[in-house]
Amino acid sequence: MPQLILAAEPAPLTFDPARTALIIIDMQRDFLEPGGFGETLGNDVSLLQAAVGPCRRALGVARANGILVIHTREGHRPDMADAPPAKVERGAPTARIGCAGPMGRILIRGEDGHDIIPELYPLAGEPVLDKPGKGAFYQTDLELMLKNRGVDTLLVCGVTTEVCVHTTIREGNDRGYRCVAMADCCASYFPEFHRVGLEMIKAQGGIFGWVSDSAAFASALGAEAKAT
Ligand code: TIU
Repeated sequence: MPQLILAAEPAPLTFDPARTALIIIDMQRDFLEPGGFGETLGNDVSLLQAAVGPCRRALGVARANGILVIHTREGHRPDMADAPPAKVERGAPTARIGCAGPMGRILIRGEDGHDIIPELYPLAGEPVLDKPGKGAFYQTDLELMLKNRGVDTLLVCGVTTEVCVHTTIREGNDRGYRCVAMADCCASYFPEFHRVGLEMIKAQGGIFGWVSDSAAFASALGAEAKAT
């Protein structure tokens, strides 16, 4: 496959679809639906809905073009042996990680709330990576998967922009990957953090990545940016 050009800021980016992965970060019920982790922290979870349609479009383009799709989920083992006390004890949520909620135990693997929202549900064969931290590289086999596939470019979608998306892009950038935040496919509980978070990535000539969007991705592949 020839090198294609993705419109992005601060500059267009050449990419080879065979060496590119679309990574969808933590589009879980725990973050997007009432009664989950996000709401226990005092957030208005409806703010994250803005990313769902664009993620569906990007997912449709990636699937139609054979681009590797990787889904991630933040959460912990039912015995919580992998949950740092500093994370569990932090702040004053209405229910802490591991406590029972309307979608099961908060941020615990295997519970309804931990699962990916139905609109973006993984297809059979798409890797789903469970991560205990904010970054998708920390204590996971993501880097091994990417190396096995010869991936050099990561198109990063999901929630939230300034937390798990940022951490993953920073981790990926330091490991030598060309990381692109897909602006409309990301969202935050704090619209200002979303905006500034994207600015931070692309400032200084793209200090730790690029910023693009689902329409540019579709256009680069010659696909219609229509909802799937
Ligand atoms: N709370 C918040 O903004 N985010 C997280 O806790 N995790 C992710 O970003 N996935």
